[in-house]
Amino acid sequence: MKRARRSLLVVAALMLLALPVLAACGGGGGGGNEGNGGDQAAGNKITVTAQNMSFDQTEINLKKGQTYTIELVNNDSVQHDLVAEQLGLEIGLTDPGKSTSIEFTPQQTGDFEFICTVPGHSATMKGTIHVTE
Ligand SMILES: [Cu+2]
Repeated sequence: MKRARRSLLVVAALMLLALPVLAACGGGGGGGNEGNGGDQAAGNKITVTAQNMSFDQTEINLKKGQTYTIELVNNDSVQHDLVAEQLGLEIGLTDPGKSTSIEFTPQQTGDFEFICTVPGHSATMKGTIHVTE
């Protein structure tokens, strides 16, 4: 009787130990594939959100020759764009509640001002992109 009870306990303990491992393996495997793709994209992805007539990022650091996905998310109630003219970066007019993504590879180093070119907006909607080697 005692021996049987102990066996049950051992089995129960093993199951408890095995459950999190199984769960972790299953979850990790499924999420892993998506995660890898997401991580790679996230590494070179810059998201700038426009809200309350300003950009949430005013300092953006990029590496020359590296390709980025730059996304402008417009959480405001009017259209915005994002332009760094000297750098050749232009994210076109984006409607409220929408976002626009572009691929961009800086070809020169330096500090470049970016603004929203909608008349009157650049008073508050501006920042600097730093491009380094
Ligand atoms: Cu604007």
